[in-house]
Amino acid sequence: MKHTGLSVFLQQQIEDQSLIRVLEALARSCVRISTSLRQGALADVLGALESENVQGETQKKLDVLSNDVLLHELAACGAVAAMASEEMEDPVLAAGKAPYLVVFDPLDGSSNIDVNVSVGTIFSVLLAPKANELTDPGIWLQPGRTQVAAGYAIYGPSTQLILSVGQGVHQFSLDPLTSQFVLTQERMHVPEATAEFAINMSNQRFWERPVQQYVTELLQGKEGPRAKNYNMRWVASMVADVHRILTRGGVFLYPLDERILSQGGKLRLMYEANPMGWLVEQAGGRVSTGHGCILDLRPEKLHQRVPVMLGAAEEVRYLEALHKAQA
Ligand code: AHM
Ligand code: MG
Repeated sequence: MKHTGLSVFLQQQIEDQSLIRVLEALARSCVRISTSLRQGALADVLGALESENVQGETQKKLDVLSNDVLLHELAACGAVAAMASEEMEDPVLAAGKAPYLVVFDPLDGSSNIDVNVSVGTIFSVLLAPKANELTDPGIWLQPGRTQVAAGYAIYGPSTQLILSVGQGVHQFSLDPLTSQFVLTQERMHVPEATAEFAINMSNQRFWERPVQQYVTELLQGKEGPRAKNYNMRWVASMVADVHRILTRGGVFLYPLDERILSQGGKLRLMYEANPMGWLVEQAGGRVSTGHGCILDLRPEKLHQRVPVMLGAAEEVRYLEALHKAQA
């Protein structure tokens, strides 16, 4: 399977040509977004020059640009009935009778762009209803378990696409010379146990009690109840933190805290927690709110937020036990 291009891989794995068109449109979008990001600050410089030549055209911010790229490519592929995004309050209709819906976060972790740290694009592919139901907001509220495909692109030292169509999680790397994604790892795996956790520690005093207890125990290391020393990482870019977990294991938490109680959490269910959780579960890990598997939640609204705990199954189950004990 070495050096298999994405298109060949998709043809080998998927019978439905419409789904292949959706995934190829997503991959094309990620290549275009990657190119814009690589220009980085240079794009601003060039943009400023360009705006003197091209009347009235101003440089678009990268998160708006990424959203526009995805909308354009997905609408053009003809297999997407409607699209929803973190960047848009309401969904946008595309090809009326097409079989799929796509939900995405066009540029996750975008506060990291200015400091040149990894960001990414997260996407989730769902089945579309009949054409005459497309304007019903209820069509989007499908549990994560029903995703047809999900994945993300990470724009780091190299650009990679991580993808699942329900049969394992596979990694593709972008060859900058050919602008093609090439298979570089099949069946990524999240080990059951870990000694590495990721959380924004500055929020510690606001967390709910089970999470406070959990992290206190981890920090006690070998002398504490978990009897091992833990390492900590926090990129503050969900794509980069989840990518590390799919690569070398670990556990990631963005729990509820008392300042965000009313909004239900920080991360979004439909285009952050569900796709990332589905990938982690496919790779042998677990994803939870602390009270149960995120993928079984019945979404209440498109931009719903949830507490997220994902990664090594042993740690996530331990967190669930702490939540149960303190309920
Ligand atoms: P965004 O969608 O506005 O970029 O926010 C989501 C990001 C995640 O990528 C990341 O895990 C988290 O917010 C970081 O939060 P914090 O700044 O509290 O560390
Ligand atoms: Mg986001």
